[in-house]
Amino acid sequence: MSEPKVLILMGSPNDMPAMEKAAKTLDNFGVKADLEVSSAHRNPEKTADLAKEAEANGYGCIIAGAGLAAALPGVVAAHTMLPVIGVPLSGGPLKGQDSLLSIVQMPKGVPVATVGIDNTTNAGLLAACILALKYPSVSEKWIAFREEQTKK
Ligand code: RP5
Repeated sequence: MSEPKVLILMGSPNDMPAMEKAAKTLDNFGVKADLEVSSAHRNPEKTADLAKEAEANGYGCIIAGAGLAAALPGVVAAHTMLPVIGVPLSGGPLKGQDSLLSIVQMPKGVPVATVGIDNTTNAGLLAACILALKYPSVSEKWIAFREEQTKK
């Protein structure tokens, strides 16, 4: 079986510190994460190519984080059959409210699973949960993580 891995995309190099937290979360579940900067607005062709090739490149899920008028998760979802998790990032004058609405208000037909503003940890957890459906090694760790939380 292939190795469990997730593609993490972001709109700007300035998003990297936030998005690295999703990669760190995935690492706890034995899931490899590759991080790429590609803006839906500034690099539309690169973004489309990354999304189109992701499944063939062995990724089981894509996490896409962006701030301001955050088109990235929706554009990525339009170019792939993989599940896409969108992370609205704060940082702009509206503190992520703009990116939250841009990401969560996808029109019917091309869904993006949206987590809370800056909640890169939940994005990593949701990606691990999705990969747990296919990879028994991830499933084991996911179940252990959930059981551990119940004890707290
Ligand atoms: C979005 O615009 C990026 O995701 C980033 O969060 C925001 C601002 O980009 P920079 O001007 O910091 O590169 O596309």
